[in-house]
Amino acid sequence: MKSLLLTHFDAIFGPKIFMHAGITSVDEVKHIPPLMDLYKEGFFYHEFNKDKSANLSFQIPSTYARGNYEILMLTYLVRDDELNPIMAREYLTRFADHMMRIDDGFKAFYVGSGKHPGDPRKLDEIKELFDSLYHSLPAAINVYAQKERKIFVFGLTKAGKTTILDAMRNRKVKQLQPTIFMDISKALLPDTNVSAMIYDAPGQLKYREMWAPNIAGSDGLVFVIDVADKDRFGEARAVLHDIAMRQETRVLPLLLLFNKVDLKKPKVKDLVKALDLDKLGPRPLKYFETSAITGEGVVDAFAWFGKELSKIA
Ligand SMILES: Nc1nc2c(ncn2[C@@H]2O[C@H](COP(=O)(O)OP(=O)(O)OP(=O)(O)O)[C@@H](O)[C@H]2O)c(=O)[nH]1
Ligand SMILES: [Mg+2]
Repeated sequence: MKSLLLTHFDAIFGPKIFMHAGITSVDEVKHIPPLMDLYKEGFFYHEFNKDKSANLSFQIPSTYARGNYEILMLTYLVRDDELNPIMAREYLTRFADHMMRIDDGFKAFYVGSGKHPGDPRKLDEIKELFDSLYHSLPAAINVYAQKERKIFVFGLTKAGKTTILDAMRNRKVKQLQPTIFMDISKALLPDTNVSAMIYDAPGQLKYREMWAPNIAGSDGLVFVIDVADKDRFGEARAVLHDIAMRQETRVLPLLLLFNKVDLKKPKVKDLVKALDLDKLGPRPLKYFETSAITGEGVVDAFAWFGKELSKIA
């Protein structure tokens, strides 16, 4: 199955499929509209059972809607097939750009609503755009050679590991509880063809015995540190060197995330020294200043990491 869906956020009913191609009934894809509540605006990739979807959440101006915009989500969904997310993103973005340029396009969403006067011509215009997108999707969009990698994410408790992984996926950030088990999930690293099995380690001391058995077979390491928490730099350094300099880890690519820069602008030189980064090589190693809350630096960091991981045979 290959389908294209346009979901509209309805003020009363919530996210609802507004237009579709390639399916016979919206029941087949009822797990898609709720993604709108789970992810932030922008592009995201989601896998569920045999479904792979590339999604773009975006807004168009509207004088009818609260906040003066309509929230939409365009989804390309395949079942039992491959999906090239990088290519899908290009096509979805092109559609959104066109849609934003339709004057009063929002009136399409109110045809027959009884709430506001809709405009059937706008509906036709969007339908035409939608159908032409569906028919112009090239066969290559279903060809994709993913590289499977395993990455181990560690650091002290409350550094922001779990939050930053959500930010990387473009998920809405919720207030999280500390991780208490090894949290294993799959995600696509942004702008790469690396599909990563991510091991998000619990940072609390009492759970660290869970780490070692889960490091085996890792292709790369991610270390997260809270830059505002100077008192724990020493402990962070010890943990970093213990994990990253083992026999089986010492040459693995290492991504360092100097996190929570929204709270405190770090003195990077001091951090590099406090963590003894020059004693962690030679290996692919890079640090990024990030904020899991604002998203600053997150995509760049994981895109670099993904490129390093895709170089490994
Ligand atoms: N201001 C700010 N807060 C952050 C940032 N990243 C995470 N937080 C907050 O820090 C707290 C801890 O974040 P988590 O992601 O749970 O930390 P963790 O490293 O997974 O912690 P453990 O699971 O115990 O190892 C949460 O309240 C987050 O909202 C950030 O970049 N900026
Ligand atoms: Mg956590």
